[in-house]
Amino acid sequence: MDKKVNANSKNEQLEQFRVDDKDKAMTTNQGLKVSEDEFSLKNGERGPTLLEDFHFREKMTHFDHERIPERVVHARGYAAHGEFELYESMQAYTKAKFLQSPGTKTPVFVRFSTVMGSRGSGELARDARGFATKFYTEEGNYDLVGNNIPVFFIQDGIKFPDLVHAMKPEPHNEIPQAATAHDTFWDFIANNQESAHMIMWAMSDRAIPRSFRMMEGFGVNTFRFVNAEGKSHFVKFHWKPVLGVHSVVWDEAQKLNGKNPDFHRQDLYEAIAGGNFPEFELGVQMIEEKDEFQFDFDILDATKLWPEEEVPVKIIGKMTLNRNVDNVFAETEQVAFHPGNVVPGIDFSNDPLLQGRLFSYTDTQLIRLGGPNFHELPINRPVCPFHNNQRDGYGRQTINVGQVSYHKNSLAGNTPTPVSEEEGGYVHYQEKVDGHKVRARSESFKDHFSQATMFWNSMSNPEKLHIINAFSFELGKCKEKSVREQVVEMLLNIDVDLANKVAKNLGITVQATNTPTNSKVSPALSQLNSAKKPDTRKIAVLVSEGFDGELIAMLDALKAKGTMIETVSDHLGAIKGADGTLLEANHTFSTADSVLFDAVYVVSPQGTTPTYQKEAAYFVKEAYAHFKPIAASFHGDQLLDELGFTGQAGVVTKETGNSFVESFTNAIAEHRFWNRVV
Ligand code: HDE
Repeated sequence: MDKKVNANSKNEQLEQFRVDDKDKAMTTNQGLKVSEDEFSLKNGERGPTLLEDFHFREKMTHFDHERIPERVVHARGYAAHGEFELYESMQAYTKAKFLQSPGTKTPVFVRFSTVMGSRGSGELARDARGFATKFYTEEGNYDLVGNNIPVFFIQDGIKFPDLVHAMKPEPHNEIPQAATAHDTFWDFIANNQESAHMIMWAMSDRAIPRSFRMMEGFGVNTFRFVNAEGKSHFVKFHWKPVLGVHSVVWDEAQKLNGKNPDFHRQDLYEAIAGGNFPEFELGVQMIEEKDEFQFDFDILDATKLWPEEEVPVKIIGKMTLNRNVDNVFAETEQVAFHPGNVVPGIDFSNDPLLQGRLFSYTDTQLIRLGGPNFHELPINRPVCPFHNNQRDGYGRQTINVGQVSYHKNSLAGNTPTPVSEEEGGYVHYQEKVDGHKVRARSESFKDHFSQATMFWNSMSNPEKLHIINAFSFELGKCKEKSVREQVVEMLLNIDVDLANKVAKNLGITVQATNTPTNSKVSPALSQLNSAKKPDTRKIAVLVSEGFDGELIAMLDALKAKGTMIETVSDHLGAIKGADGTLLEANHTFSTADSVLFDAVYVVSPQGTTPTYQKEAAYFVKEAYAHFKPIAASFHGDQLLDELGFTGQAGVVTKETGNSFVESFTNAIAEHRFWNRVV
């Protein structure tokens, strides 16, 4: 039965698989009611357990087999359901049905991830983030399997195993977890200089996002759009977060990994549960076939981006994530993405990295999900019907009826039948290809540094400083001096000032033999030019007994601006204000920490306990050092005066009423105050 797709259709399909065990009698997997689940069947109360205890055997066997291999990369991830709505028809460029009529809604499932770490690793690793989207379209699943960085380390898929071996924990001691700050990674970088552009992004603030909700997403590889007339455009895909692109600072990231290694998933989960649905606009950059060679980079090279100022990003729709998963294993862990899952109107380019990916995903999923039938798992099923002659294999769920499972046949009227392009059959773009079989890299792929320099040129001063510090940290953790030296030599090809500053921090001297000359700048690359909003930003309100009752109205006014308020005090439970008003403390200083918040609001009155004063001062000092907005009112400004913070950038004091709320929420929208004296 053919089903018209709408944004609920995937939810309806999943509904059939949801099981609620609440209030039910316990049974075995065979449906037999169980009378006892605490004591195994024994020969006498103190005797040995009997083999005939089928309930014990079943329970233990299932438990023994609960784990599946984690993803070889992108093991740690978190996902949500949502919908994508098209703003304008893309008919002129692609015949993909979900991109034809404005207003069309397509169900989606998105999984965000880190790349390097194991499934249990901290989420604030310096790393690229995966941003994989499955669109359940009426023509089949379309997967846009992207990252939050628009370029990649390597140009050819054959090098991926080497890259990943170098970045994972070193094999002789399995150290360090989820970190690139070690010799093998940097040895790889220095000896595979096509990574120069990507490593600039990886050392930038992009690699330590504030939230999955505040990251861009990029398809990275070059794909094709093909319209109904067969005309093709090269295309790159972008996700633009409505909340803007924002990051934490490195010291904060390291502390967050200890204070809350689930920081990103919790942020996503709570935002969706609280109705603050994350939104991302979908953008496309398109290049006509005739313009393939009009750029100073090869458009098939995945270590290059297409500067937005040269190839504008056309915004074509919006994705809203509006439902958390019911079960992380069944959905987030079992979902299988593949850049080769396309629909008519979307096709591949000859980008050699993409070609490598097209092989790898199914191959790895065969072992991870235990056989060839993972497309039947609820989360992976398309919402349209699927019919072919594939049969059997581990865990097969469909019961294909009839005697025929081959093509061509006469016994079933030669069905299932391939259909023509007009009837929706996928036809590969008929690109003319002419060449010799060679193991070689195109000359046009050999400039590794111009765009790395452009990225550096496009950074603001604070962003540049963060990059210098990141290189200095990472290389400082390397044990081999030769590795440090090789990387700094490499940096000389990107920017001499950058190389010199890193060299100085590492105690190395380097000699520039040539000076990079690219003066191109792409303002779109700086996060400072991104959207700024106070929405969903978390404010820690440091409050103690005796607070001013007017605080409640102030907190309501801050909430009305879209911020999230959480109170921190020296004890949990009710805090009593001077006029008897009660306020619930959500955290104590031992369960909360400034790194878990975007801003701090101090309202403590005179005469609070010494412990409160000490803890509050520590909290505020750390937030200040991380350049966060800090505010005080009622009697809280006394603490900021004592710390010498009053009057500094992003510190709001002495204001009252609306003016205070305005200044504080503007400061929160600003995110960080890099010009602050720390
Ligand atoms: Fe992947 N990648 N990748 N990758 N990738 C995987 O597939 C691979 C690359 C990306 O949330 C694996 O099912 C090769 C670029 C994401 O489930 C594996 C190459 C980009 C995810 C694989 C690349 C990505 C993966 C591991 C170079 C950004 C997680 C588990 C030729 C556009 C998807 C799996 C999820 C996962 C291979 C490069 C994104 C091994 C060979 C570039 C977001 O198949």
